[in-house]
Amino acid sequence: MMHVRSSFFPILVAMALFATSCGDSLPEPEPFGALPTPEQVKWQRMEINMFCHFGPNTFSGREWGLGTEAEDLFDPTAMDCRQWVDVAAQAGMGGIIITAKHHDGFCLWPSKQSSHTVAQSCWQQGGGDVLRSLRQAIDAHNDSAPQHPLGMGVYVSPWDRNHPAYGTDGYNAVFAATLEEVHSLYGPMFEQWFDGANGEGPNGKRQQYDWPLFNGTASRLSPGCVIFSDVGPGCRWVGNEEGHADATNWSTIAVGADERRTAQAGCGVLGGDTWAPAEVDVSIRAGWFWHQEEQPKSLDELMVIYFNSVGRNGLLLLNVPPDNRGLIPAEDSLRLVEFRRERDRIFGTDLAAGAIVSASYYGDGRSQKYAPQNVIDTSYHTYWLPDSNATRAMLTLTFDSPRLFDVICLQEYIPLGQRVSRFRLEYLAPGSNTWQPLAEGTTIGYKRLLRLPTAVTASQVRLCIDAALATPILNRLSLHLASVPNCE
Ligand code: FUL
Repeated sequence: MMHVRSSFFPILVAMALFATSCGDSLPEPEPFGALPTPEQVKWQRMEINMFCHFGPNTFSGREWGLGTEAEDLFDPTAMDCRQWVDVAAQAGMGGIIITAKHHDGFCLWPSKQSSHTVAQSCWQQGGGDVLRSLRQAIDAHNDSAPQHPLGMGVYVSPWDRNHPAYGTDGYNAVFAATLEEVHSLYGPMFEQWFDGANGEGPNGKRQQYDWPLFNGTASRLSPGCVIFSDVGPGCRWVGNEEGHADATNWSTIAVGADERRTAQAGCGVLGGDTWAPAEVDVSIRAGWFWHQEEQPKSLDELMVIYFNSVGRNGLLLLNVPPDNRGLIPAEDSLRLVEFRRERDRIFGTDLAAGAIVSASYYGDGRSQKYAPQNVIDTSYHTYWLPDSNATRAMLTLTFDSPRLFDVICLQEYIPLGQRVSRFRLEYLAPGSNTWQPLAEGTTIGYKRLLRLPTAVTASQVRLCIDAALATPILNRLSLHLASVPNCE
């Protein structure tokens, strides 16, 4: 045990207090550009959510119902939303978004705004309510597992092939009242999903949607709720339904720009004025609704989707459709468990742990607050801040023993904005002093995963940020091994 001579002790205490107070008084970095709300940061950190397409199409085999289906068609024999919730929780998802009303207009709750709802069906003698059952199942889960709560979100299609008012001046108010019911009876919702499809209603006319009214209604009743549409305002469509974002993916878009629907979808806009990150919606099966003959995607396909969505600064909204019993089929739930296990296998071990991390940093010598070591801790809110306003920076990891890896994870601290626009990764093989390229990229954002074609063994790894819109701020760099070693 080390003994400190008593006369030195007050001096050491004073020095420690001085260092701490200097550290505390270091100014926080200035945020840059368009910023996420706290709810958008929370949403992005959910990473994977479950989409549930459920309704008359589950029973008819269609993808787009006509709106003329008899209400009795909707008749799940064993619906149990607790099972959906268990599947989502075990799969490591952050929330569930249910199609409360798809384009056919059928409402999964007894809406007063429509005569085409569960109340007019024979299901549970007209007394059933899917939204109520889901809300209760989510609340019960959240009471028993408060450390891993699930959010509830809702898809309500503005396009309505059944409602007699669709295509008339009165419909926008009907739709706003519909949203009002959903949010006030079953909210708060973490996300409101507005489908971009806008076809003809029963009178053969299209509707001019009143987006400010719709968005305002959802936000008023579920404050902070992230609103999805082709162009936000809370998050944007990624532009495809195959499960990938672009490798360059800004979380900002330019509202008001021409052609914004298509041009900005996959990649966003560098320096855009609105924070509207990409949501990657894709189905675990070929269709959005359950169809007897379809099978879930393979584990490999799901992993590619994961790397190309969450790993490209997107949120993955994975559709898992309940079947005509009202249950998620066993094949799908088993596949989701495999998917979770595989992610845990890869990302459960950080091979950068224990590294010595060196770089210039703000407060060097006075405080550890912004030290580079912060990129290898698991706290979300600690980060490395380089020691100047430069938009180039370099950080080096040195290991006590060589590390074998083939996946690199980078994260920017997005509460302060998205900054990095070009970076490279390099490594030193044990015994070598020639840096070799590992990977390179453009944007990082909330999360960027890079998968190497083959695993490498390194004694050092360095990240070179070659261009950024403002001083780069990173909160994570981790290394992982995805490939299974060949045991010959
Ligand atoms: C599309 C819809 O037309 C599909 O039916 C599905 O709901 C998908 C998520 O969005 O625009």
